[in-house]
Amino acid sequence: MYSLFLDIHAIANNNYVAFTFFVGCMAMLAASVFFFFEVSNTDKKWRTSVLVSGLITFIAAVHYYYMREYNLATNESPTFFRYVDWILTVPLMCVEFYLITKKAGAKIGLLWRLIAASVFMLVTGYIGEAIFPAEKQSWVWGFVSSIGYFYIVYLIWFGEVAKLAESAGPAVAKANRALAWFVLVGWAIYPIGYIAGTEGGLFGMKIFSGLSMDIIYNIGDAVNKIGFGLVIYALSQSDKKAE
Ligand SMILES: *C/C=C(C)/C=C/C=C(C)/C=C/C1=C(C)CCCC1(C)C
Repeated sequence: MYSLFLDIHAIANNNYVAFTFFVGCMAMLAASVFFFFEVSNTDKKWRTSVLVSGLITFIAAVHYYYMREYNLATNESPTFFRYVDWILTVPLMCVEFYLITKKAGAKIGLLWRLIAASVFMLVTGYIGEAIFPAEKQSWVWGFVSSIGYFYIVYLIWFGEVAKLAESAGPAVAKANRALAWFVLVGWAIYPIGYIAGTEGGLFGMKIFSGLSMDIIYNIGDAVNKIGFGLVIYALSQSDKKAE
């Protein structure tokens, strides 16, 4: 009851940031229900992948619930909850790449490299955002973080993941190309939020500084977590028809 009152209060006060946490939470919940129910409607070989899609959106829904409350109570960015969410969900997205290429011979070492790169990207990003957000420091950490990001982009576009996906048949190749676009374009939304939200901006330039970091991150999460899951779902359904 108390939190419902907070939502109404926030919306009445044109608090768009809190509103996007609310909508984000509902969208993630709806997507989770959809993915979980569709598991039973999926061929055995794709069940784990669709289940992981549901776990990604469900973990996000729970974090959005807490981020919403934190933001309503303090009017600040829930940086800690945000990064706890990402450190769980981004490695699960790496698991999706491993699962779709496993039948073509993906080794567990590839999964660990993807996970290590994503954890490196997120830990250094957190340091820049929460520990050293001052001018001249945040861009250094953002730059270091981007190394992890570009390594993931490389593996998925040109490296082992791309090669395995091509040899796994047309359905997997097509899905990997769609997911690769999410990683290249959808994930690039996050550095924009980071630049908007950190004091130093980009190399001291205050670009994007009128924008809200949380709204940008929330848009990124909705696009990437739900979109990513839908690509996996489409793969599971198209492969079923082919058999
Ligand atoms: C569901 C959450 C996802 C897909 C989160 C992805 C986050 C990133 C790709 C973050 C990347 C960052 C950089 C590349 C540099 C600046 C710091 C970060 C952590 C915002």
